[in-house]
Amino acid sequence: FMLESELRRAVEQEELRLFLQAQVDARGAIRGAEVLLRWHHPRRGLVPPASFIPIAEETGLIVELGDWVLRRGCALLTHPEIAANSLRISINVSPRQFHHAGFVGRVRDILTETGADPSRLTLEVTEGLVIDKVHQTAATMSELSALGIHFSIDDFGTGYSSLAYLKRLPINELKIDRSFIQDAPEDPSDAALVDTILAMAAHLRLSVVAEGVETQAHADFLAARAEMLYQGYLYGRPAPAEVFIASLAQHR
Ligand code: G
Ligand code: G
Ligand code: MN
Ligand code: NA
Repeated sequence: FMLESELRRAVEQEELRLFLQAQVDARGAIRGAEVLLRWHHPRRGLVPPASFIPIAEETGLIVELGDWVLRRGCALLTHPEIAANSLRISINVSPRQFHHAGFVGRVRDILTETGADPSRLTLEVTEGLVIDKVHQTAATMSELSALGIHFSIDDFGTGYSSLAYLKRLPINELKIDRSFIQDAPEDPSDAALVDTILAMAAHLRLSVVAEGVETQAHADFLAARAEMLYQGYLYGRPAPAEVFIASLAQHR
């Protein structure tokens, strides 16, 4: 239903909003946040990314939109409340945005413009992105990795079966997809999958974020197994960036 022109207007007229969702450690301390985009449409209200990111990818508008998210996300890294707590910021990057010519240069420019510390920035990519165009992916990732940027594999376990890329690319983190976490405390198959991912992460020295942690049972199940970060409704829903930051101040 959404026309490309409407989305273009959204980018130009600043109808897009950054939401943040906490990533916490086993003690409940906030260590970082994931940037989740929302479209505050003048008539339709809050539009979730699933309704417009695919259109942005198809039309190529994702390059401009993605740059906007990166610029705003990097600016958050310099916010006193975020910087004082040394929080990390994770930003989702789409395949077409990542593979677009000049991505590395634009990330560099954005880091310079915002003064953000690249070593507190994580880019979340999907398995699909890394499997596609492996050589180009390796070159782009190595350049960004050399700046200190971390890479995380989002929705890990739901994509392709080849794991060869894990040893070839500078990956720092796996995000266990919430579909595995959901039933893990009761379902032995899901528990086995989570254990397998954790074992692999440990062997490859990758850090882990568990997604979709909704209940204390989820958290207890995970805490008994390995060190990781937790993200999900149990710790907080995605909130407008300014609301998230205000709650940090109250936390202290
Ligand atoms: O926030 P929500 O759970 O509705 O997000 C749905 C999906 O949209 C997630 O898979 C997330 O990765 C994706 N998404 C959210 N924000 C962005 C963004 O800024 N860029 C891209 N490419 N994807 C995003
Ligand atoms: O980028 P990614 O696909 O990981 O985006 C995370 C998505 O998961 C966002 O749409 C966010 O709103 C959603 N989400 C975050 N926490 C939870 C949770 O605890 N349960 C569920 N079902 N979804 C969550
Ligand atoms: Mn994500
Ligand atoms: Na995910």
